[in-house]
Amino acid sequence: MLLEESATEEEFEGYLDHLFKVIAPGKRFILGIADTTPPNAVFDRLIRIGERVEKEARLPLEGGAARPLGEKLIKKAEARIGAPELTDEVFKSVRGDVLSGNHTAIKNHVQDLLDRGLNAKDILNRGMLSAMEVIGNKFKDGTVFIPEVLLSARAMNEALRVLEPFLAKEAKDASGKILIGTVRGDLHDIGKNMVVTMLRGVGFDVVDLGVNLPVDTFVAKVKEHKPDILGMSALLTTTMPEMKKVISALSTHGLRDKVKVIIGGAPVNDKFAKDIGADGYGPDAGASVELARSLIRK
Ligand code: B1M
Repeated sequence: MLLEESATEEEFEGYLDHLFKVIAPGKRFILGIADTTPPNAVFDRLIRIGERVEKEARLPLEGGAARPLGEKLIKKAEARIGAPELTDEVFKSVRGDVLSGNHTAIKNHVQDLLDRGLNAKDILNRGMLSAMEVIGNKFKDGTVFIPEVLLSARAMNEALRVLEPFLAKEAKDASGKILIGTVRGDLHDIGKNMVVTMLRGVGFDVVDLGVNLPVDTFVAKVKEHKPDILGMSALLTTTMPEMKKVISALSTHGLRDKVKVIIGGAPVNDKFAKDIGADGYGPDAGASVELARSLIRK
């Protein structure tokens, strides 16, 4: 970076900007002095590095220079520095926020990770969902209770909003209307919200009907919106049968052949979907996008 032919002035500044962003909010900052500075180095750059370190490297680092970088420069700087390594340590803050249900801190922590170049899907899967899994297991063995799970769920949903624009950066090429909701008796909405996010991300027009929806509401909403696809989510073995009731009611009202039905949620599977006469089952949010695309193409 110290030689003019290895980096232009703009690239040099961009490199420093990105460097400070990537390492913030580091707990330690080690300034190394190399003794192999080439004789034809631009010494002014050495001075400027010193100035930037003076200015930025006050602990804790605050996210570095906010000088907006162009896309091209960020790519170059990233290629030199690389995104932070995906160790469990990287996700510690976000995981801790889900475990403790800290819905305010998690938004900043997620944003920090995004700023440091981490991928939204990794933040979700390796940070947030893995922590939710821990909560689920603790809930099962009776070491945490409903209030704690609720707090964790709220933190998840808040963080999901920050991640939403980054989760589905694919081409917005999908078209079609999808209604989606959680069935009656069931308040679980984190998975459903993720599916909504991903579907919207690729361009579907999605109407989120919410949770705890009676059969009649599903029918009325299908009549009102005339969607291409109706999606239902259930997280409880006790609420799964509601899905079959909705499909039967759609037939009774002459709507079944006008709308495709997809289902999802931890306790349901492909066989259950076939058994109740649904058109498809989405094991996760990503797969649901592909499922919806393929059903709309039919
Ligand atoms: Co509840 N809960 N919960 N809970 N809760 C589970 C589901 C449970 C497995 C916990 C356990 O015992 N280990 C258990 C169900 C057992 C069973 O039925 N066999 C359970 C229970 C028993 C209960 C209560 C009955 C507890 C009680 O009151 N005694 C109660 C019921 C309340 C009700 O709904 N009426 C209850 C309450 C709650 C909270 C309200 C506290 C909270 C929900 C808050 C909220 O969602 N806003 C909650 C939570 C958070 C959980 C756990 C811990 C996490 C669920 C979750 O969000 N997972 C859960 C344990 C666990 O799963 N480890 C548990 C993450 C989410 C991303 O995954 O939803 O599977 P998931 O979604 C995935 C896929 O399934 C798929 O894509 C998503 C993304 O990949 N998907 C679809 C989901 N919907 C889809 C729709 C599609 C396609 C794909 O197309 C339309």
